[in-house]
Amino acid sequence: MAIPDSELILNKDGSIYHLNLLPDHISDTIITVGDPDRVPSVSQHFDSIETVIQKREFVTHVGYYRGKRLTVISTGMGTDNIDILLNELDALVNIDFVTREARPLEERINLRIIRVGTSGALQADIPVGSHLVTEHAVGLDSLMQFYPLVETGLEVEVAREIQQSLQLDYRPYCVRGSDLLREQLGAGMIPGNTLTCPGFYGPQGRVLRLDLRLPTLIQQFQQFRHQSAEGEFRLTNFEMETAGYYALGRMLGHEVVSLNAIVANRASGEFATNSEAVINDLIAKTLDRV
Ligand code: R1P
Ligand code: URA
Repeated sequence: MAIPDSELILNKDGSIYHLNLLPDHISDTIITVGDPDRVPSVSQHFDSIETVIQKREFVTHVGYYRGKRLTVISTGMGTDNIDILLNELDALVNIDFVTREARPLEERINLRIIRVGTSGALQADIPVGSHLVTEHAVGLDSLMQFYPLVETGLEVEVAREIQQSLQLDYRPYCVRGSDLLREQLGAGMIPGNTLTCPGFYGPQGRVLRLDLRLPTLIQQFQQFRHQSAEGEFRLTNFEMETAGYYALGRMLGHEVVSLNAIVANRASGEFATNSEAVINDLIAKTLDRV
């Protein structure tokens, strides 16, 4: 059945509503960054750039890196933007824009999506300046209140226990990312479980002028442990997008991995004096491995 104009919104030139891209504009492997200014930090390494497109915070460069076609897109901050990013990227490859129908299962394209972002460590043993690859992501945001995400037994248990320890009125969600991409891209990085927060201050336990509803929030995050046959689960770092990527990636059938440049440590109170170098090193490492 054709998807109505109000649901699959195309611009006058046929491009998708927010990303402003046509199906030919993207490659199978997509690197994403939060900050629009970080897009040229990736594409400066390309042999050549064939496309530069911007709408709002979504800046896209498509080019070739060592002969491989790559796309880099900025997303802005938060899982609400990741909802737009993943749905529109999927539409670009898996919906026919002429008939407005989803492609049959046997024609579906699986994208490889690699988030390269900054993050704050929760635990003292994860130093500022390190690189961390996310195994499980826990979403404290509300995005999965609206989708039928299927979680494994372990994921549900972890999410329920986090709900209890934070005294939340809703259950967070928990999703393990692509094992394949984690192995390919995360070699030598610290494996971790990332907490995706719906904000940078209160939801990450930062106090400037506003007190927190739960004053021990940071300690609850730091001390959380879940024991299972797979070993001990602890939360390692904070950011604002990964759980949205992992959940939508699972539901849409795309391989997704989140690579984190650790720029702050909440146990020691440090912020990296060389945060640009930490993220640029992660960009170079990622490009080397794609
Ligand atoms: C907050 O400063 C931003 O930094 C992190 C968080 O997820 C949030 O988007 O990621 P990026 O560096 O990719 O934007
Ligand atoms: N990004 C976040 O969301 N939190 C941090 O502490 C650092 C980067």
